[in-house]
Amino acid sequence: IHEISHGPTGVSRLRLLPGFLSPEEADWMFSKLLAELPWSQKTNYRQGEAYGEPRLTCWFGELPYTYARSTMAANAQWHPLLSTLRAAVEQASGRSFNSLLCNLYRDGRDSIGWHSDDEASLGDGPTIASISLGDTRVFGLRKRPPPDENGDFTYVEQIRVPLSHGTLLVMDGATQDDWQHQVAKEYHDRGPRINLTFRTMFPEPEGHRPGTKLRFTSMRP
Ligand SMILES: O=C(O)CCC(=O)C(=O)O
Repeated sequence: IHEISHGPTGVSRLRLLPGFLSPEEADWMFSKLLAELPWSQKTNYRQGEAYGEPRLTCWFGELPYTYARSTMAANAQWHPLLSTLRAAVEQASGRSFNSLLCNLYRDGRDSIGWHSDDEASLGDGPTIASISLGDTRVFGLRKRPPPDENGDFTYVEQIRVPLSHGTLLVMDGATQDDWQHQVAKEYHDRGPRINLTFRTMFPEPEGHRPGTKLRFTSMRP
């Protein structure tokens, strides 16, 4: 358990469990999910311009999920293996989750840019638990600069966590308020990697446009 900062919003905490799944379990789960999940490339919008995400995704949950001006439809048909994994993650983390965003990084050129999981639909101080399968990729975190830095991240604290096959990472407390995270492109060969991010979604607040951030932040690229 790593407390990566205290304030301004509260304690930001990472819980890292390498070997949460044994290599054998992780191997067959990776192959099964790669073959059986309905992977597709989502189209997002930035300043009215459409762009395809540099990764494939799929969504499970009774509510739709909107981010970057585009919506993943509700999908209550959980793959049986994902239901089993959800129960295991709930037991390990002591939290419950009603939704799952799955990411597939096909190779080292696939990525996710700096963002926080802080849409209003995720509630205040959300806990996000993620399982990594496949090739190791570096999970980067950077602290939000204080307001007088005017959004300049040049001198902020950064943390790099390699997430290997079978690792569970739980982010909670103020992590989504005070930090951003990314999985950057790599310039040497990487095999495919699946990341399963369990979260809890709430209905969009009355009168909110779906996908609204809790505050103004950069959008998930
Ligand atoms: O692939 C990862 O480890 C991170 C995924 C992520 O940041 C997200 O789905 O919000």
